[in-house]
Amino acid sequence: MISLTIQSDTKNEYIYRQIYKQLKKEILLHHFLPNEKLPSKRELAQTLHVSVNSVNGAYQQLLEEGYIYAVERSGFYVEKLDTIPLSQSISQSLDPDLVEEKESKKDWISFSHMSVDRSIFPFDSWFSCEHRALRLSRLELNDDSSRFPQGIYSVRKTIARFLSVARGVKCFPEQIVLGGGTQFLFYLLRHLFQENSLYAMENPGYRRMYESLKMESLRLKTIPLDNKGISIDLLKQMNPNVVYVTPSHQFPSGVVMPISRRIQLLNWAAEKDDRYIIEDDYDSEFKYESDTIPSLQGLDSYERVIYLGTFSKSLLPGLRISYMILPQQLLKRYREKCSFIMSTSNALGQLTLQQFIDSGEYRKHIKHMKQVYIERQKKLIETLKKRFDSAITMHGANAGLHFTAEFDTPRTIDEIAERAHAAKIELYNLKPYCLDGTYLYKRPAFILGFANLSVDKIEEGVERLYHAIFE
Ligand code: 76U
Repeated sequence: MISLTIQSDTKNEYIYRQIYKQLKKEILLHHFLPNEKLPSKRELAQTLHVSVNSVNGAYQQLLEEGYIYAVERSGFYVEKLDTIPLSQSISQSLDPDLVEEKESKKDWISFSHMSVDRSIFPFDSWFSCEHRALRLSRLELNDDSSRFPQGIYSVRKTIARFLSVARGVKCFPEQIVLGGGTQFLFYLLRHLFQENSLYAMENPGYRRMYESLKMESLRLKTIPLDNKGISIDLLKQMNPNVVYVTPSHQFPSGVVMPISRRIQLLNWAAEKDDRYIIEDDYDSEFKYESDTIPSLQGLDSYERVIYLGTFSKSLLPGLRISYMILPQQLLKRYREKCSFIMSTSNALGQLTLQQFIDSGEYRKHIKHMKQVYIERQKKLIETLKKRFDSAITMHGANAGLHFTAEFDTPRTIDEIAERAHAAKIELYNLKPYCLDGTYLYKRPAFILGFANLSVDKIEEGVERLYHAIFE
């Protein structure tokens, strides 16, 4: 005899769901024997004082999920199921080590280089572009992710056109692969190089890329910088075949690679057939004191440069629209090996971006941001100089959205980090970017980002910084 508790007040749950859930539990607890016959629908309905329809609904659901089976003109029987430890199947509480940090950064002052200032992002124009994209591009939204695994063709056409004017990058839209982030694109890229390739990166350098390379167990060396960027002498000594560089604004040091070093680097790559340069041009839009130096890709006549670009700095990092531009030889390998991978970049984001660039909004936005950021950068440098006097040495402030600073202080880098956190300033030090684990600076060194630091917060931010470093 089955004993089920049914609440006729159906505000909470349909009666058939209540029967279904309780029967399912009884079956899983093995309170029914395998192949045991269930009461007929009519019988159970009478016992529970519910309609035959409700019982029928419950039985149909159990049947569909495979808890019971039906025998024609006989009735419903319980399936034979293995035991599962019900009480342990889902943990009731989350391990404290797994809880994600939800600390609100309200009242904090940010020297972070990780985000941009969303208050100057032209959301209204972005929305109109998105609206237009939705109206005009329904076909692309539906099937272009599979038809164009490298990203929507017309979007790549727009990007190619834009890059040729803005960065001197020469490419066909076919050479562009759009993706949801530079790291992901690198994962694809690495399949295009020879199996046993030796990779090299600048040190200090972009930790996320370093970890990606290490995670893939790739052979990897780091190469120190001199005042022009990656050292060519050491590059020649170490003899890698793939080198990752950030020539427009070395990350994190901020060194801008002069044309002389760019040419040396390109000539090095041309010496052997399997040598490639990965040029990460992540914040090239922002150059202050002089005109931007053309990209390595634009100077390269040997087709040895893979250009990585992103809209994370010039628009918003959360959009996750990045791209790589492959030399034709690597594009061939990409088509052979990777074309089964669908684009990881959201189609609506891509199409909105296309509208945003084609309508001239992007250019306008960059122009506006440059004005805003240069004002902040100047004021920040001025205020730091005034407050710290000879105790600060700054580097790499000619471009980008951050520079670095070393401080002459008896405090250690870890003490400063702790005090900065207590003073509610978001501040990143250079330790994690020293890739081999050897600290490369004589004094405590920090990244000072100003993209999220409005002019009226600078005095207060520098004051808090001074307190964390000296007082
Ligand atoms: C990106 C470098 C050197 C690419 C960067 C960044 O994936 O396209 C840095 C940190 O958004 P994606 O990556 C852009 N190459 O510094 C962007 N910077 C990171 C995100 F803000 C932060 O990890 O310290």
